[in-house]
Amino acid sequence: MMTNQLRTFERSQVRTDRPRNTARRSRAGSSRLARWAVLPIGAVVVTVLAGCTQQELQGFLPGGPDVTNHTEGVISLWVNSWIVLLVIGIITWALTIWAAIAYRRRKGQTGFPVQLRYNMPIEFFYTVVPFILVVGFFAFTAKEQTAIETDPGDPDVQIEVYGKQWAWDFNYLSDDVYSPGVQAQDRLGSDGNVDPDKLPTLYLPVGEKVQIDIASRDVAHSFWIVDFLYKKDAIPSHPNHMYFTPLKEGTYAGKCAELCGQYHADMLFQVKVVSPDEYDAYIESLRDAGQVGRLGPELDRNQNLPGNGATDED
Ligand SMILES: [Cu+2]
Repeated sequence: MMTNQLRTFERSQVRTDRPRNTARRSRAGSSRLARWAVLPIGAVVVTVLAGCTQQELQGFLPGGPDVTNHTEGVISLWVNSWIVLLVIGIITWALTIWAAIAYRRRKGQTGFPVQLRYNMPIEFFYTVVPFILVVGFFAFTAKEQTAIETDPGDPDVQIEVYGKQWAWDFNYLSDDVYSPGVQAQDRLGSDGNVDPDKLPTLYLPVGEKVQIDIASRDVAHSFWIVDFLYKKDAIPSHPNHMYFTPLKEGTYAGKCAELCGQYHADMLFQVKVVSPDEYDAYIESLRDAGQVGRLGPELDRNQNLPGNGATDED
């Protein structure tokens, strides 16, 4: 009881301690400060943005906007999300620091400062703004995801990818040829490092509509072509799909993105996006090597798994 009375007294002290015109003076001071701050801050922002590399402009994501028909959308979702979040962050940090400085304890003040409660405009503001943000992020993510996941139908090339401990098999279903993969540990160059040219390599024709069917022979893996900015799980008896059009020729690194066992790190592969002519030549080289047909579910480890399509004869 006594303490409460004391607090009430102290609060009234705090209120009376502060002359009214101090607040007005400090408000005038801060608007003058803001006017002076606009110029240097603007100059810094312009200079920094003008000096941006492509890597920085795409928020340090690997690859680039022209790697597949989906990468531009993914990059713009990523970068714009960061811009929105940084603006919100700067406003929040500025308000936090301002409140800490403007309402700091001043000489001669004791007890609690005036407590602010039930301020409807402020409570409404910090309920509605996060709600708009969450709905906005959800909507843009759903839109981008739908664009990536929708089956455009009629693929020019259909390829089946099998993850296995610890490599990848590629079945070029449209051309009825295959390429079996061996884990990176067994593919070292003379210097003892992994020789990328000896890794399992997936060939893709540039500018053509690709469908990839992703499957697993044993445990859950994840098929990830880093620069394509997309990955998808390879789950036993649950085929997944990827649809895209590679737009830029080049060699891209791929890896397993799901911890799948002791040699998970050896599940490296390469993707070579080549001209349609080079692609056809590669397919012919597989045919010439006698790699005709498909390395199908008959090689799966668990032949009793429901839905793996294996029959008694397998
Ligand atoms: Cu794996």
